[in-house]
Amino acid sequence: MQFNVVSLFPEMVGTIGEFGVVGRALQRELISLAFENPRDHTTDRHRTVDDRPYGGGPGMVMKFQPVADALLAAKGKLPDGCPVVYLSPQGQVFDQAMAKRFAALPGMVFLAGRYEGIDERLVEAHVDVEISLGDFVLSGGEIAAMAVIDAVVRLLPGVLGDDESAAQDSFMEGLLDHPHYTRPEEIAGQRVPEVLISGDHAKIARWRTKQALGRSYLRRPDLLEKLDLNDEQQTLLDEFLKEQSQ
Ligand code: 4GN
Repeated sequence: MQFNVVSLFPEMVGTIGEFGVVGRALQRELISLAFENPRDHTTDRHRTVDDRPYGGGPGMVMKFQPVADALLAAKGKLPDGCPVVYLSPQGQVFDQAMAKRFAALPGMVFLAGRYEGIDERLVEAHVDVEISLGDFVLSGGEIAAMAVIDAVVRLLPGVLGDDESAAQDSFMEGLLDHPHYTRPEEIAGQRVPEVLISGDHAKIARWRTKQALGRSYLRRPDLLEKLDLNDEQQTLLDEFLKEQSQ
């Protein structure tokens, strides 16, 4: 899958390719990561990418022309039909289902804004989807783009090894993850739940599902409301709540 990021700070976004899962995917050429800097598409002596907002007020706005030209250059290097994604708090909230849909595409262009935002006519003319990571404000879209790229890359076939399979992750089944433990068995009197050292794999799987359901119920009831629990899951959740109240 090919990613192209339009950003005034391409080196910042490039760091995702230096580490961990995304770094390995890049080395193995399962993905490519390229950049287009609007500043390289300016025509004036000062290489100006921003200007004062119509209507007044504080801050600056990214100018249409250098960003549009950078976007067109980025799109031109990808197969036809790759969407342009703009990261902003005004967007649709990003989730795992969206990550799965993106992972089926041949490529994506991310537009990382700075200052107070980009000229809205650019959004209307060139942006296919505006997405948000949640209700908070960053000083630029780069970190949001990096987060989305990471979430998508780890879903691509062959990126994760068998032992780190994404299928078992939190959210892959619409639930929060279960707790995890490693050695030693006891830390300051806190023991690893006995079931996890029992060697009974069916029992362990049942315990993990129960924890995932219970934590989702307690911490993110909105997630559970979206699911239609089967009888087995409802029984596990009832057991969790009964154990919880003991
Ligand atoms: C995305 C971008 C927050 C998000 C952003 C988010 C940069 N902040 N919640 N900041 O996903 C002005 C220019 C705001 C683009 C935008």
